Amino acid sequence: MDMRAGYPSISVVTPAHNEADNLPYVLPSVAEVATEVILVDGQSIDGTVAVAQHLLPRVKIVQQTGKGKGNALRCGIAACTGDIVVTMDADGSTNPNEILPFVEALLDGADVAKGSRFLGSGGSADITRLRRLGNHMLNGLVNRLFQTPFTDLCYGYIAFWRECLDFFDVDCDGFEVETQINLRARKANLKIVEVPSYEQPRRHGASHLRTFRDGWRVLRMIAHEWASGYSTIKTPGIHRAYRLAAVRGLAAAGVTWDQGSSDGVEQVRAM
Ligand SMILES: Nc1nc2c(ncn2[C@@H]2O[C@H](COP(=O)(O)OP(=O)(O)O)[C@@H](O)[C@H]2O)c(=O)[nH]1
Ligand SMILES: [Mg+2]
Repeated sequence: MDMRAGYPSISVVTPAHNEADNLPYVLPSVAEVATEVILVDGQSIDGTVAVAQHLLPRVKIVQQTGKGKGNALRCGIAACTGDIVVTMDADGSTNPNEILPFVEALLDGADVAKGSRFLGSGGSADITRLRRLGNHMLNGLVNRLFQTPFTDLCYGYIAFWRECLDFFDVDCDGFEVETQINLRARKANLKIVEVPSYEQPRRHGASHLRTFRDGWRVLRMIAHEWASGYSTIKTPGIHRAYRLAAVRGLAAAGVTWDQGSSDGVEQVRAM
C-alpha cells in the first residue's frame, strides 16, 4: 500500500455479531491498509469485542444503537473520520487484500466503488443457489427501474469517499443496507463503478441472513427508493469537484459554490 503523504486515509467499518472466531482472518490484514478500523458490535456474547481489542489494540469499538446490519453500518459510518469509508464483513468472507483495488477505483474518479461477485475475476464460494437467484432477480429489477448496469446488488463490500454522505443517508436497519447505499448513490448521480470481488466462505458460524425475510426487505427498499424520487442535483461532476476540493484542502483556501448559473449547472470553484 502506498502510504505517501497525501494518500487518502481509509476507514474500514466492519459489523460483527458473534464473529470472535472469524476476526483473526480479518483484523490483522485489514490493519495493514486501514488508517482506522471500526468494529460495530451487535451485542455479541462470544467475546467478539475482547478478541478484536486483543488482535488490534487500536480498533475503535462502536456499540450499535438498534438491531440489524443496517443499523450497525449506520452507527459505524457515523464514527468514521477517514477520507474513504470501506464496509466489509467480519466473517472472513470478504478479502482485506481487495481493499486496494477499491481505493484505486476511487482514486481513478469513482465516487462509489461497489464489489461484485459476478463480474470478471469475481466469484463466491459462500452464496447459496437460492440467494444467488434472488440477488440476480432483484438486481435485474433495479437495473430496469434505475437504469443501472449493476451485476451484484446485495454485497457488503463497498467503498466510497466519505464526502458522499453529504448526498445520501444510511438509515435502514437490516440486510437491505447495501441496496439502500447503491440506490441512493445512483439517485444522487454519484459515479458508481463495480470492482470484481471474490467472496470466500464464512470461516466459522452461520449466516445471519434469512433469505425470504431479507429478500422481501430488499424488495421493499427498492420500491421505497423508486417512489421517493431522485436528487435535484443533476450534474455528476459536482460531486467529484466537491470531493476533490475537500481532499486537496481547497475548502480551507476558500471554495465557493456557484449555484444556479445560466445553464442551470452547478459548479464548484476555488477562489
Ligand atoms: N453488528 C451487527 N453485525 C451484524 C448483524 N447482522 C449481521 N451482522 C454482520 O454482518 C456481516 C454479514 O453477515 P452474514 O451473517 O455473514 O450475512 P451474509 O454474508 O449475507 O451471509 C457479518 O460480519 C455479521 O456479523 C447485526 O445485527 N449487528
Ligand atoms: Mg457472510
